[in-house]
Amino acid sequence: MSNLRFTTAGESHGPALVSVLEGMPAGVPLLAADVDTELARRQQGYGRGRRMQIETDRIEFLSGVRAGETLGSPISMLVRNSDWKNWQEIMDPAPRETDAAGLRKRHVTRVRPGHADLTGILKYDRDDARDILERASARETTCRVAASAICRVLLRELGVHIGSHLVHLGGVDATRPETLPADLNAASDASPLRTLDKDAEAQMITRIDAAKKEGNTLGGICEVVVTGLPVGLGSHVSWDRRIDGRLGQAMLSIPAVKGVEIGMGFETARRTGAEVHDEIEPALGRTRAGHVQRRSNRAGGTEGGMTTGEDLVIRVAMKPISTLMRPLGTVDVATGQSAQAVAERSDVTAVPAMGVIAEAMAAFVLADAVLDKFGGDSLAEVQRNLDAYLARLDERVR
Ligand code: EPS
Repeated sequence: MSNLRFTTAGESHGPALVSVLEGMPAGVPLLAADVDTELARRQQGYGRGRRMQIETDRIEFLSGVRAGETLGSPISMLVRNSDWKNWQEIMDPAPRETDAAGLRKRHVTRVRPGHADLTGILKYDRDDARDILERASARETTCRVAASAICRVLLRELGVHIGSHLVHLGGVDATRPETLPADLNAASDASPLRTLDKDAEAQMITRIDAAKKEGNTLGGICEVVVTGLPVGLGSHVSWDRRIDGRLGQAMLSIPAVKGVEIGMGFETARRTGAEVHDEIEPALGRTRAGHVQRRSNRAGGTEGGMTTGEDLVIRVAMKPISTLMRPLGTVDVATGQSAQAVAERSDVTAVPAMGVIAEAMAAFVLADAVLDKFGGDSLAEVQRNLDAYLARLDERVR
């Protein structure tokens, strides 16, 4: 809704990935390390394939940052693909003699069920699904995490913090502690699956090892928690300004994500109103929530398409990755005959990484909503606008 936007470019095995973030105010303190730390978090997780050992994602700022601060101009970032050296011939932008003889090396025609392969080649009228899968690859999410890392810094400066943890993997539920650790990511990042439940973690690892042996893949669910949000981000007045709608769109745009819940989510449909809605009581001193508190937070931090000032709680469900080492039946689009799908190198599961990507998408949507309400050309101006709003919330209870 504000003028904050980002775009990404790059193929999974091309020379590099590019991310451009536009609309970030000037004066936000920013180091390459702020971005690289988030990129490293996205690369973690038990169950990933060999590619993550090849890559060590790091950004180079190409514009928009000077002397450790944003300038207000578009911020562009480059992440080189280390694997490019092994794919140069296959991914070369220049025409090649091999083209005349037909398809290039490592072409893909035995399309994977559940992947963009088939729908993509039909829509874009291609013969080789590599033309589709290189961009459909979740490697693209590197760029999202890069752009959103900057949004995260802006939010941190304004007292808003984002974390996540894994709550389900491949049929195993993690027990969610009654109170989450104060530094959620410090706790979840210490686990190879980013879960807070050690017993569940051991069972999940066993499942992943078994799935790997079977040539199968696993999905799961992560929970994103945002603290420190002021009441009133988003709006009830128009469908496209509702914060929950915008978060839903952002989460469903993550590859392989099939479901999003806010707060009690789907379970609210099974309960009565008295069991669902959070009673409100006075709580002098809780400025960001308007000097009230909910006795529970089943709403997950939104009411009427706006943040309430309570913690924002979003659960995101990811299906199992569609590249199976023991492939499923498909059609070979080169022959029109039945075949087994291609088995490209991939991950058994990437749910822990998806949690980091979901944090990133939340950071972008919330930074956008913050700038929509408190927008300014410099961080100091945004801070002044937020402070004035908070002062008014204080004034209302006097
Ligand atoms: C992916 C397949 C694997 C993953 C990749 C996503 O890569 P490759 O085909 O090179 O083995 O590791 O994820 C990333 C590279 C990443 O950075 O997350 C796919 O097909 O989507």
